[in-house]
Amino acid sequence: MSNFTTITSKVEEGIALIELNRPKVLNAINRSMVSELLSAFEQYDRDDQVKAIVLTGNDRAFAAGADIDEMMNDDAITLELLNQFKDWDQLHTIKKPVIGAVSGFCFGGGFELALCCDILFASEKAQFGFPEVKLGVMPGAGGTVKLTKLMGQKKALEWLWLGESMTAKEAHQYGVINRVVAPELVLEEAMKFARTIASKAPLSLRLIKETVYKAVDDSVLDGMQFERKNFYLLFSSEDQKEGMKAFAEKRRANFKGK
Ligand code: DAK
Repeated sequence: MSNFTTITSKVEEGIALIELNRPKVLNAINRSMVSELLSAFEQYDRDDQVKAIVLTGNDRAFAAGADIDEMMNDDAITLELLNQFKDWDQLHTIKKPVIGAVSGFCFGGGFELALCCDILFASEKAQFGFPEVKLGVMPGAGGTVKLTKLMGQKKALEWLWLGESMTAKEAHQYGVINRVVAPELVLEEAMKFARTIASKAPLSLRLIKETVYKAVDDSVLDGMQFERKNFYLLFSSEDQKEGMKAFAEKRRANFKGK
């Protein structure tokens, strides 16, 4: 893959691993990092050999937020003209499963990046939070909206107003992350999960992801109608025939993603 400077990436046995790589500043997310991340995600999303993508940082930090040094002198018009949110928004268009493995600090934009992952594994020692209120700003890449949808408005206001960090256990209790694991196992468990779903039918994974995210905003009836369309769609795939035939023949299905 391209010569990235703020991330590293590789593919192993159908799983793409992207690691944030600005350790000296606790993986603070600058503009280059967002654009490199998007480029890596989009390439892997197009690559048929890749079945799932894992995103991680290092032991000390997943990411301690957007790069404060880079944005401290920005004004509203500069930000509008830079239109950085376009790249952040594009991160939500990735169709393959994205699994996050979080250790250490996961703050501000780092937390927002983690929340772009479909499934989140965190170390017992991970810390999550939106400290923007202490900097005179607020989350801008979906943090307020996603936290509210995940934990409810009262709890979200409490965390966002206080700007304090929550432990992985608290984040798990509030439904913000999927699993809390021992620090040395975070990446391994995330990779294991990625490998497990990589054996499932790719089109099913893709349409389930699309339907679940649509359900977050839909009424139950609208969501069910959307679900039904995707359900029908899968019956025109080769993988549906293969999956059901394999079941009848008592063998493992060989999915092609078609
Ligand atoms: N930005 C830049 N540098 C950072 C940083 C950050 N967010 N976080 C840490 N660093 C740097 C520190 O400055 C320090 O650099 P040196 O002094 O060594 O040169 C190095 O990383 C190590 O940090 P510390 O010495 O502070 O380490 P400690 O263990 O003592 O403390 C800490 C760790 C995470 C508690 C502390 O570093 C900290 O409070 N960091 C800032 C956390 C924070 O406030 N995060 C939220 C930032 S606001 C946007 C999209 C999203 C956003 C904005 C715009 N657009 C699309 C426009 C998001 C905004 C944010 O995330």
